[in-house]
Amino acid sequence: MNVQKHAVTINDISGIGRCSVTVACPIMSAAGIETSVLPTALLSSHTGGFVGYSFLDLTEEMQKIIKHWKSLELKFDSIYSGYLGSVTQINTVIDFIDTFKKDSGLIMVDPVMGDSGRFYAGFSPDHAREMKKLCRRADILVPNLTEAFMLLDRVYYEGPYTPDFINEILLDITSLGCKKAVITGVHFNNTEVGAASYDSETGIFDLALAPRIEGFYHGTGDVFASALLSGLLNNKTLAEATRIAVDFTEDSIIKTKEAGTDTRYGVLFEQCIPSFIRRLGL
Ligand code: PXL
Repeated sequence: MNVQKHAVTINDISGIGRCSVTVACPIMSAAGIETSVLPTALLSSHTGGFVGYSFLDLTEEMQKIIKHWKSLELKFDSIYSGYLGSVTQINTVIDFIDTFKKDSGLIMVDPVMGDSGRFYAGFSPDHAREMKKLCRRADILVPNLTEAFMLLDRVYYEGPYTPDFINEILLDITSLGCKKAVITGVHFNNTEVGAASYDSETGIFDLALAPRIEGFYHGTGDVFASALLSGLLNNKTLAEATRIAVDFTEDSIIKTKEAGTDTRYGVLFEQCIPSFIRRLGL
């Protein structure tokens, strides 16, 4: 019997702009994973580039949802936390993991805080400080390089980086207490970019690079993380899942560039789902 896995993403609902749940749910569902949502905030759009967006913090509502779910005695095969709209929510996620994780469950934390060396609107060093506590609960942490620098209290620089430097960052990130780390935005020159992974249990470092495409494409961190988790829950190794996620993100960026759409609306990942699920062997 094929037992379907059940994951939950703890993430915001941004009505437009292809990020968070509007990325995680379609990608993970396509990968055969039942994907539930614990919403952290409701926004008219994400905060990256739109003006006049609405923002409703759902910190209190989360407690009511959790109370109901406790009464149902739910347990998840995977918990994926993304955009947490307040520092309080970080502690809510820690308690949530303790209550709702199956013994064999996989916890993935994307410490969403910033990009290109800067915090996203509404985030501050307090968030980074608190986020370190959540990192300890993660099986796998998926920061971009900006977030990795923030978590390690390092001063950001744009790169290119060296392989030794990236390995050092991976080791330092796993020293925060997570078992595995995958860092995005890794580049050693101006022609390629991708992700570097490290599994502290096997000691294996790996790298998945793809040709760099000029421009800033919103929501690619969420596309990458959702694809990575989809791969892991479909029994791919960390290196295989990282390669598949890099290629899926790259394909989505290429489609977006070809279409010439406003990049604030995210990447055209929908068109790349068929090849993505073929890579997963589905
Ligand atoms: O993709 C990260 C993200 C998620 N959710 C919201 C955001 C951002 C990045 O800007 O604003 C609301």
